[in-house]
Amino acid sequence: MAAQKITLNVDGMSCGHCSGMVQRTLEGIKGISNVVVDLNGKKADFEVSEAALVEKAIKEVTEAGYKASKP
Ligand SMILES: [Cu+2]
Repeated sequence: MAAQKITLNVDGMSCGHCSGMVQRTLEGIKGISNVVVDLNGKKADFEVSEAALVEKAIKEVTEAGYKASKP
């Protein structure tokens, strides 16, 4: 299956440390690639190898202390 491009809204990021945490959290999930976190835009763009990884991404970002949701 081809990679799908995903955008999530991410609330709660206030500085580069926060966006770095979200970046590393997403990059740590196998099957997620090309992560770009936009601190000011409160978004994260990435690609998933399977659709189920979107829910996993939301769960892990939430566990890291931020609020991720589908746009
Ligand atoms: Cu911060």
